Amino acid sequence: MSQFNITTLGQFIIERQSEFKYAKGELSRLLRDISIAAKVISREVNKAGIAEIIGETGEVNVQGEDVKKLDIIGNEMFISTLSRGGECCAFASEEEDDMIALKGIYSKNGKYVVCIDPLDGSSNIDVNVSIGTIFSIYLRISEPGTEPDLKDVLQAGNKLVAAGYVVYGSSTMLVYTTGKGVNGFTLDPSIGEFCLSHPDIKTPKDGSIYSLNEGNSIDFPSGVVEYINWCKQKDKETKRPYSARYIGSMVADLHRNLLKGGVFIYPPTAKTPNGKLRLMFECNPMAFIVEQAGGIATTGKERIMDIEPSELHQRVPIFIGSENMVKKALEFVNK
Ligand code: AHM
Ligand code: MG
Repeated sequence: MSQFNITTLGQFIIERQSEFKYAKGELSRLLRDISIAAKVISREVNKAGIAEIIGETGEVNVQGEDVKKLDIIGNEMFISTLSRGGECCAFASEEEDDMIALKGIYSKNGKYVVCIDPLDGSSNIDVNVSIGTIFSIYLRISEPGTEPDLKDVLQAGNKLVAAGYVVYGSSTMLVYTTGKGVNGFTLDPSIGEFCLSHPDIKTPKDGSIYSLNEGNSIDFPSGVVEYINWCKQKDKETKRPYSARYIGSMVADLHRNLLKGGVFIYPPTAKTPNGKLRLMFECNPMAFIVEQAGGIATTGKERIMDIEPSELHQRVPIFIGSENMVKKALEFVNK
């Protein structure tokens, strides 16, 4: 990318605004607000080691897990940015029990609701391994001007207007879709802008990476164990054995697989019969991005994006990634 030929995220969003049927600029402003929050979180993540803000606060989140300070910073950052912006009436977060009706001066009139996992993969913060933010945007169902309620948030993934993630890795990248393909932007810290670096991302149909927490395999369904064994067998034609790659940050694992081709699995286990990952905060937005890039995302029984959510913190099993790899895994699982 020549330094004189860059497209910033802000420019790109404005150029694409006319493609979007509800567009009056609010979605563009909302995406811009999210990218600003992401830049601040990126800065905080980068200085985590020196600022003594890594580590647990001693509180537990609604999922019963330890909460890290950076999770809280990320969560608060989004609440304040979205409250000030005025395009968003309600906010739901992996870090909050319930939906929050935003209290900014214009929030009640906002057309959109936003779901966020502010810092996914937070167990990796302390050890300087990639983590991410996941966001999703729905059009509210209730009338603008009224008090938003839970049904505004509890919508199926097939109603998503936009979704994206930010990966805080060796560089910070923001990848998003509004249902017209997937584009990726890399943060240039010297100018403080996300610059288009990965236009129109298409995920390979085939791949040779499988990503899952194999340490739990004693508790996996037998079909998943058989699939893993198949991945490890030697076969020239299908280029097996495949590589096992698992960071333990869904954003980073899926980002790598999206670009290189692969399958990511969080199956039901004996301990977690619905898997671990949350439909509203992790699975739906990632499914939207992966499908838009040409991949697929399913629970093993149904398309992730067609699930009608029943509760905010609902968990679902997930098989997501390159089309042919997911289909192969499902052959074993549904035998
Ligand atoms: P978090 O949102 O509390 O960080 O948990 C979600 C993370 C995902 O990023 C990752 O894929 C998964 O948990 C890893 O779980 P496990 O350690 O069970 O393999
Ligand atoms: Mg998470």
